[in-house]
Amino acid sequence: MHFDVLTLFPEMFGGPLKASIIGKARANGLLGVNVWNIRDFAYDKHRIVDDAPYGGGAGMVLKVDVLARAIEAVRGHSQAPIIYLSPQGEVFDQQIATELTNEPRLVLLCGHYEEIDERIREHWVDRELSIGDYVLTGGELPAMVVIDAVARLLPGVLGDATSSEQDSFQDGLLDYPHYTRPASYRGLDVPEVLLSGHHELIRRWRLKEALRRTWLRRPDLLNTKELSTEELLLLREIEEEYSAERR
Ligand code: 9WO
Repeated sequence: MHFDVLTLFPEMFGGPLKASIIGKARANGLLGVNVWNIRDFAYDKHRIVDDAPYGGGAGMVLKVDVLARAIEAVRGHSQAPIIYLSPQGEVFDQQIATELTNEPRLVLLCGHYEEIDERIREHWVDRELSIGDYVLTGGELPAMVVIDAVARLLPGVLGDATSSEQDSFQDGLLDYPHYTRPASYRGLDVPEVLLSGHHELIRRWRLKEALRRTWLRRPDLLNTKELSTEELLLLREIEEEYSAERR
């Protein structure tokens, strides 16, 4: 899969996309990321990319002609979808990340401090994504978040041991608790069942604890998820534990 990123601050993309798993995926040719400077698509000798807003007011606006030229140059004949990162977008989640893995190419458009001319939104942007309800200085960090979340789902990017199919988020639940040695530290003990070697009991315990966390921290996730009979039973056990506590 290939990402083209359009930004006024290409240097922001240096570290995060070179390190660790994403860096390895790029080195192995599983993932391509090209970062383009919007300023290189300016027309004039001063390389102007923005202008004052019609109607007045604070801030500057990225110019429609410069952005259109940049988008068309970068996209070429590929018809790759253009994604604009902004707080006004649809909220990015694991389902959208999975959906995006079906695209061989994506163009990520980043504004920085300034908004883009609305005509770019209307005629070039295919999808507007927000990574959450807060305002940043630009779309660069959100673009890296999208690349990271999508790239780790691509075949071969994660090793077998850390396969994304094992993510509990993949099935709409928060993760279960994890432990490693020692089994007892200053009187803090690892749950007995995890030391038992009983795979079926361990699977069931993990599912229950994932459900518990989700129920306690993110009950909203349980409203949209299809629950199996086993999951419904475990949830009833959990609810019973807490109502027993209150009695
Ligand atoms: C700057 C500004 C200056 C004067 C008057 C109004 C103004 N609004 C903005 C502004 O919101 N700038 C944004 C910065 C323009 C688009 C790129 N920027 C951005 C993207 N901030 N936060 C995001 C973002 C993207 C995705 N998910 C969360 C946040």
